[in-house]
Amino acid sequence: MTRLQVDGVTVELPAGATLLDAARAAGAELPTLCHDDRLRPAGSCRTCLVHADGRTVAACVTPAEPGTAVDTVGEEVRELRRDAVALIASALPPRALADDSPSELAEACHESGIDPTDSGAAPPRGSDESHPYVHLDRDLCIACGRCVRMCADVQGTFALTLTGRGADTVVAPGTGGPWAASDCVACGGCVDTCPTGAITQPGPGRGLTSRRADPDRVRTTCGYCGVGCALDVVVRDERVAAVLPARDGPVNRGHACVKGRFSYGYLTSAERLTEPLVRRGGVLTPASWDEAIAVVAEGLRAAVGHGGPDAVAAISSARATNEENYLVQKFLRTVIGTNNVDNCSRLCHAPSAAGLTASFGRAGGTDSFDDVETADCLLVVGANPVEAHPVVGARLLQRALAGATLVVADPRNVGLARHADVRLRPRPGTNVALFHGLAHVLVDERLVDPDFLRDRATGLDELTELLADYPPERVAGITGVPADDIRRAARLYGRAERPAVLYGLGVTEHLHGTDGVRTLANLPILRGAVGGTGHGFGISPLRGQNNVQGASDMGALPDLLPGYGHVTDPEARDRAEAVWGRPVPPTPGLRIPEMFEAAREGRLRALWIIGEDVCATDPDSRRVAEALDACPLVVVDELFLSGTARHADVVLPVASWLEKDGTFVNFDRRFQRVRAAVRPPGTARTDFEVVHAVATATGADLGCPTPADALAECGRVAPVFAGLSHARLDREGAVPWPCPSPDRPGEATLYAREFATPDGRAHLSAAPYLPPGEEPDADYPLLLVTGRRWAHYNSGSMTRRGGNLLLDTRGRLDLHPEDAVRYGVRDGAPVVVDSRHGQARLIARVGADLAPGQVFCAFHFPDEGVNSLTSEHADTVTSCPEYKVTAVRVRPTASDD
Ligand SMILES: Nc1nc2c(c(=O)[nH]1)N[C@H]1C(S)=C(S)[C@@H](COP(=O)(O)OP(=O)(O)OC[C@H]3O[C@@H](n4cnc5c(=O)[nH]c(N)nc54)[C@H](O)[C@@H]3O)O[C@H]1N2
Ligand SMILES: Nc1nc2c(c(=O)[nH]1)N[C@H]1C(S)=C(S)[C@@H](COP(=O)(O)OP(=O)(O)OC[C@H]3O[C@@H](n4cnc5c(=O)[nH]c(N)nc54)[C@H](O)[C@@H]3O)O[C@H]1N2
Ligand SMILES: [Mo]
Repeated sequence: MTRLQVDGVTVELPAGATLLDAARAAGAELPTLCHDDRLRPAGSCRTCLVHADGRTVAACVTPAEPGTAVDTVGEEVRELRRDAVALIASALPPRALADDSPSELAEACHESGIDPTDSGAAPPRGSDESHPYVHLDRDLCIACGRCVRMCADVQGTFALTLTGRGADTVVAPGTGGPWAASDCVACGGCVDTCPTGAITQPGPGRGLTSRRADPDRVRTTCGYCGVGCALDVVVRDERVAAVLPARDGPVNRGHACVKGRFSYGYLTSAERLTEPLVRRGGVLTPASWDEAIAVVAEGLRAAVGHGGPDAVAAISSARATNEENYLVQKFLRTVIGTNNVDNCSRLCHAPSAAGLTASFGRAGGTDSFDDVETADCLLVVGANPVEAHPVVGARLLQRALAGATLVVADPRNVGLARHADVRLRPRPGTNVALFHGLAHVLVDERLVDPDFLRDRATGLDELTELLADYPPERVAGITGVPADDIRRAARLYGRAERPAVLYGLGVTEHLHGTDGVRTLANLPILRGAVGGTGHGFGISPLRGQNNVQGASDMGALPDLLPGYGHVTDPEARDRAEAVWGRPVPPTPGLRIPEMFEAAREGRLRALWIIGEDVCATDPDSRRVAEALDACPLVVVDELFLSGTARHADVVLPVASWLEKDGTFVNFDRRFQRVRAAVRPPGTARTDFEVVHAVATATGADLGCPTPADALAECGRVAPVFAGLSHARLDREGAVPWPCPSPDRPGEATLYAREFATPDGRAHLSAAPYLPPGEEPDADYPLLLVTGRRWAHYNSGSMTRRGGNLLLDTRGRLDLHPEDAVRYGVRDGAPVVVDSRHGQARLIARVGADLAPGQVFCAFHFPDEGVNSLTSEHADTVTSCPEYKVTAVRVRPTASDD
């Protein structure tokens, strides 16, 4: 600790603190126009001058030395600061200092008594309003560089630069040209840091930033991806005016991405559903809630009467809260009497849950993401966090820029790959061979931890025997990755002190996705880099939806109860039955693809789909639509009349994440609160209320009237959640599970003493490489990989209804220039893509981000038909679809053909 005097007050500060920290600790407020706590200090604007032992210094860049006497209030130093502020303000037009301007500069002027009329008028430099979310008023730019540093040092996009000389210096996109055409990915970092209002968000949120905590702001957790960014919502006239990144957000730390920060236009879309719809005479017709719920209850009764409880199924939502998911599975299990409940984890990271449970004992990542900050080698596999988890992607990139070695394994040249020390580009579907190749080198070169393997792992002999078949040269033949690159990557991982593995759907969405997870998990086991050994971070899936971890934790799964007790385990059932007072069916229910199959075969007679657009996002979508049409009752809870809702018999309008209360669990197992900022439109209700209403109409009472009650009850069913409550989360912000006790912290790092497997050990997997389900042939010569783009989210139902549509207007098919020539396709021209299952229409984008023979597209524009292409091949263990490998052919087309 450093002790020093500020204006006669003694303050104590941790090592590394600056005089600015000291001044703040003493309660002094200094203007800091070039400074932002999220950035390294620049010391260029001179507005934070103080006297330190008589010398005049910029507080933000001056280290706090023990014993220094700091003066912030003396007349002379105040005058110096005032002059610095006045000089900056004098170059700006009067509107910069308007009374209602919330900018830091205006505030500094008001505080030091600088009169707005003092400011001179330089010749106007104009504005750039080309971008939907980020507007630039050049005349307010003071060239402090905060935006440029935010874009480089926090976001890592390097989209901005300062151009011009002297007083003419101004921020500009590095690409020249308009902002909308730049590399900007609209994380909002520049908007949030700008001290003058030069860079703002247009509309009612103009000028609002996260700088001042404001009690009127509603703290919540982002409802898009699984990163779990803490956000502060500003509401004006009952509408969302801005969503600001919380500086104390445990994962995002004052950062956000285009989705959480700006993509709330969907809230007020004219297409939002505002009243229930019931199919009458073949047509979806507005109905009252009472009528609609009565139709649902009657349909459920008829289904059970006809085919028993197992004729009913529900797809619960990873977009919805824990409490909603808890209630859905409780309704299915205790009121209907079936385990037919699943969630979109099935389409996503079910192989992670299965694989990590088999390897280590629990269905989540092994460590807290914060530990990545101390990792010295990052192995990022089959994940594109720069686009799909931008806040995590930014933190990984900054870690790599700060010196951690980076290995990226992805068939495509994804964002992080551009900064990688070694890039591995395996042919899609060949991960298991690649991971064995890496493991082979680790074992061969003795880059393993023999003590750990002896004391805490099993399966080494079997694996070693198998690895003899996977020397790098043979693996190169299977994967297309050069043998030397496999060696280099293995050595970087093998020799690091604290290596980390992070992975995504490029590992799971395969015919052998669970084998992929398990054989990837072999690497940290071989290294002893898991289990709280201090030698590494272990392994974490970058889970997808805001609450896919939570939906599964809550037991919205056909084989698992809340907290992962197995439905076949009498002890787990007893525990749940004791709380619920009702029997729990002892046989696993249907998985999502099995539900569709059962519907097509007439065995499933009622399907309740809560927030999943299965017709757009499940594979082989024509077959999905057939299943819905064959099912006598399809109920859909939705925000919009999605493709799936169009096939429903009853559509119930519901609230979205900004409109409801509860909790989500993020990708590194943190529970965080979700709070309603605005009211849902029309008569829309929360999924929580809807489940209660349906239960009541069937004559049942589910108990737990509030979300807080539901989480509390869940803690009684599942000991791993017993220490969690809304009240605790309100106090502490984020708490990871396992969390068995209210007076102890949750376990961020798992397995410090032993693994949670039956024998307490980590289990190596000796699964051999097996080829993918689809292979190219003469008719379908190209291999299609599907995945994500940064501006849209899954079915696009929310991101297409707002400014994001201007950032990314259509679905594109990426293909290599050689393939473009071979198939006669021009960049920017429309193409037809055919697979053995269906057809899609996209716009070609020719570039070298993929190897020849491979093409890539996203699935964010359902009308384009991408998921009619994908097949019903699925992970042999968990039924997760093989979205990453489909054989296709491509041909040019006239756009109206
Ligand atoms: N902007 C945006 N963000 C999102 C989403 C979104 O739709 N849009 N969706 C959210 C959801 S639900 C999820 S699950 C996550 C997904 O996040 P990610 O898992 O990062 O997403 P994907 O782009 O589907 O796939 C990741 C990568 O896998 C690679 N890949 C494909 N096949 C293979 C293979 O055989 N081996 C290897 N090593 N790599 C392969 C692909 O090239 C791709 O770059 O993102 C979440 N965040
Ligand atoms: N080709 C291809 N297809 C894929 C993938 C891929 O990589 N390639 N990835 C798969 C993956 S990982 C996933 S997770 C799935 C995602 O697929 P989905 O879960 O279907 O996609 P979303 O668009 O996230 O959300 C579905 C619907 O939920 C609604 N919604 C949003 N919030 C709420 C809420 O609070 N309550 C209710 N009731 N509804 C709400 C939205 O309006 C939307 O229509 O897609 C899968 N599909
Ligand atoms: Mo997902």
